[in-house]
Amino acid sequence: MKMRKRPNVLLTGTPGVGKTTLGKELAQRTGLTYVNIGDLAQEGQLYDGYDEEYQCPILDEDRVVDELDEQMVEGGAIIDYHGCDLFPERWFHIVFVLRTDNTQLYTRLESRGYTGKKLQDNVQCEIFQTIYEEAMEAYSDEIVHQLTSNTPEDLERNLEQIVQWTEQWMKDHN
Ligand code: DAT
Repeated sequence: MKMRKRPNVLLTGTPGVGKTTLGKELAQRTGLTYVNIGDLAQEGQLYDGYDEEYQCPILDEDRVVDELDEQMVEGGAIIDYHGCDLFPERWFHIVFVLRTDNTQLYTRLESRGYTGKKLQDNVQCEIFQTIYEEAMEAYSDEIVHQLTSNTPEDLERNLEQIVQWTEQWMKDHN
């Protein structure tokens, strides 16, 4: 039996912009599978060393890619990660870079317990649109989209748009 073809969606952006919130709800509404790269790495201990400055383990990117490749070739995954140039370009049919105003983001990260340099660096990452530029370098311009993610209304609008895009993609490819 031939499976229906389904797209792979990348949700990326600075920590705190709302990737997890959007990704999980999107999975509910579309039936696609939500994959959080941080959780995947944690579960499989897909690490290669430790970053003393940021006090966190360093992702073993090759092992992450190996771990996911079969599932990605099959399709139907929503990938959530605060970076995007570690993944093969061929994996994704669409890339969304979530964006949040820096005052909002500051508050969100502070309530997540971020302080000091970690808090400042992450807010600065958003101000300098680091992840957006990374996405524009790593993927074709036509598949990279920015989404405003400041309010619950933004969240709902983004969900509706991506659900609609997914349904259209499935019609076009099946
Ligand atoms: P990320 O996965 O990008 O780190 P998250 O989904 O954990 O971000 O969200 C961080 C916090 O912000 C969390 O408390 C939920 C809230 N949030 C997410 N999207 C939002 C939106 N569009 N409007 C208001 N709050 C939002």
